Amino acid sequence: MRTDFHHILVQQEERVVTITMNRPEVLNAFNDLMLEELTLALEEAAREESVRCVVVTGAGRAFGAGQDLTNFVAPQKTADDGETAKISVHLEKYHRVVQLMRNMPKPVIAAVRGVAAGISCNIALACDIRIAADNARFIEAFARIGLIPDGGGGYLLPRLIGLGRALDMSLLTDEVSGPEAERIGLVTKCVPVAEFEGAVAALAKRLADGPTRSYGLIKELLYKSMDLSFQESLALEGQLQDSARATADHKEGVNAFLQKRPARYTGK
Ligand code: LHQ
Repeated sequence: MRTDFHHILVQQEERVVTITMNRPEVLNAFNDLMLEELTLALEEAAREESVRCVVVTGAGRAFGAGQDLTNFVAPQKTADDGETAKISVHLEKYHRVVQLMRNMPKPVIAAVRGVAAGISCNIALACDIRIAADNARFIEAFARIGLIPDGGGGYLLPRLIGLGRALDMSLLTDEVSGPEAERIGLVTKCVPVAEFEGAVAALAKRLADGPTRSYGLIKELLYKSMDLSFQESLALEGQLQDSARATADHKEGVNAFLQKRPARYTGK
């Protein structure tokens, strides 16, 4: 994996790659370069066969504070024709990020310590599994500045925590703590901050040692089924199970069971 970035850190340890958003002086708020670098790292992690689990996290005391607002004070004029640039054009870059995470053929973990606000919060929502430290603060901050949840938040948030709570978080923009996030299903696990790094590493290792092809197919089945009828989901399930059945890891899993030993998955 490439590691020479300005605003992200990329570290690979065995089969786990950790991508750390790294602008701690602004709580890892996104500028264009950090957004571009995150995109490049996710693209490479998707391609790289030695990577079998991706962790996305933030440096310092935050996960991320959303879009860097220093250049978003007023609607921007494009350099060439003076037209007001549409925010939707800029948003396409974030859409690429959330789609990369969902389509990643391996698990993606959001490891959230401290604040996750605005688009940073919604990037965490697009990960497969969210683990929080007990000092986490989730804020759908958009309405605080007169905007609406973006980066897929309008789709993902109600599906994760239900429409009522999603409206509450989005309209009132109150902080949701790590323990509360666990209680309402916004994260699957909340741990004391002192145990956070160990818990993230253990979770990532467990997933990285698993049947990666099967994990990719599970993601495809669950994510696509959100938009399918039951009948359509059953049809998709058949196709995907045929693919899973053809993997070396399926064979290994069955053999390991019959031989009463732990499975050694290769991700193939
Ligand atoms: C920041 C930021 C920040 C710059 C903290 N920018 N400096 C919008 C537009 C376009 C396309 C994509 O989508 C979006 C969606 C969005 O993401 S909208 C939401 C944008 N984010 C926010 O509205 C959050 C703004 N930040 C805050 O409300 C607070 O900083 C939070 C609640 C995140 C954290 O509060 P504290 O823990 O009290 O920290 P702090 O406010 O003291 O921040 C520390 C520093 O970070 C501070 O700089 P300073 O020089 O005073 O130490 C902040 O100015 C800076 N910072 N967020 N988004």
